[in-house]
Amino acid sequence: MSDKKVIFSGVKPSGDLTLGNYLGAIKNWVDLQDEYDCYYCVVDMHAITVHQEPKDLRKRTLEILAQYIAAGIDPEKNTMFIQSHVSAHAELTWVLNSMSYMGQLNRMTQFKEKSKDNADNLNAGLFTYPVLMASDILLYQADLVPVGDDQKQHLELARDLAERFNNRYSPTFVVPEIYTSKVGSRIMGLQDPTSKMSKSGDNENDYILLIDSPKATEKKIKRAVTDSLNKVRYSDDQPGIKNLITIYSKMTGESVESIEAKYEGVGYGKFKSDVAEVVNEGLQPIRDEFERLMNNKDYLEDVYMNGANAAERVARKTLRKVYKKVGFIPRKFK
Ligand code: AQP
Repeated sequence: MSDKKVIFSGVKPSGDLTLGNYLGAIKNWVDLQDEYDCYYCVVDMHAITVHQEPKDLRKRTLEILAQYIAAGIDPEKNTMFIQSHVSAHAELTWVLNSMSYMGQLNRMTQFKEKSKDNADNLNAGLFTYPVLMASDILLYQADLVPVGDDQKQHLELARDLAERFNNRYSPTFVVPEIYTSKVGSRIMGLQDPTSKMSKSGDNENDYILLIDSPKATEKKIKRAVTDSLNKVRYSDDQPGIKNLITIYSKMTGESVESIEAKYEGVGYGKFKSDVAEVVNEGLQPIRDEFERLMNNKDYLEDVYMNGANAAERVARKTLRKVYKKVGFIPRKFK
């Protein structure tokens, strides 16, 4: 057993990874992998709360795993796996569902938003999605969960459920903390900078995909909605420019103040083409490595197979404790 603190995080394969997923979550994961014992998962069970073509879901699940690795997450250092391969996630969800209050789930912003977009498929999975997310985290006794700002409310629920279980039975779960970065924890849409950039959005000009070509990336950034003030300033009155500054800052590590100073008196045209350049510079090695990995499916299979074996051992241990505490008779093996 290592003394390192534990991290759990994941992305659902409901679309290809966006720059929002990368800057809000995955880039942080890369920075954390040496210091923590990390579980990085492709959460395919979350994806089916919205209708998915089975063939596309399979393809995207593998692609996202490859993109994690291409982005710099090392399978030798981290446990990388596919959620549906470890059945304890579904099993703990049932127990936690039975301790989750409808009122609290009803208040989840993401559920309200997704309900609007999926009125014809308003399913129970969409409603209890945050409980599955709590199970993902609690199974591994995660201390820290590096996610974007949009997941704060779901993490609060995970904390509440951990505390509720610990109080009702006895200390069982670590109560996890959220980890978000100061800048870039919410990347906004390029066409609508008042809403977050989402991989399942309808307008492809609103998001940049990690696997977009350099040309497409440049085009999307050049078309990004700005304003008529013509000042490169990090201000809530200029949400489009603020978002582009955030992207520039996260891609380069340069501070917001230094970017504002550098572009004082410079027009939006030049600023946008520089943003496109830093994004392309940062993403190109990921795109190249992704291509290479997708031609090496055997390697990807090894990664997710070993990952599931390692994850399963930890998850089962937690689940056994939970089952015992709620009063289930342990199964006997002869
Ligand atoms: N725009 C964003 N800015 C910063 N972080 C973001 N994340 C998502 N969008 C942004 C973070 O990415 C991680 C994975 O998210 P997810 O796939 O589990 O679910 P999501 O938050 O619902 O992501 P999307 O892209 O918006 O997916 P769809 O469109 O399918 O709902 C999380 O850490 C999230 O915070």
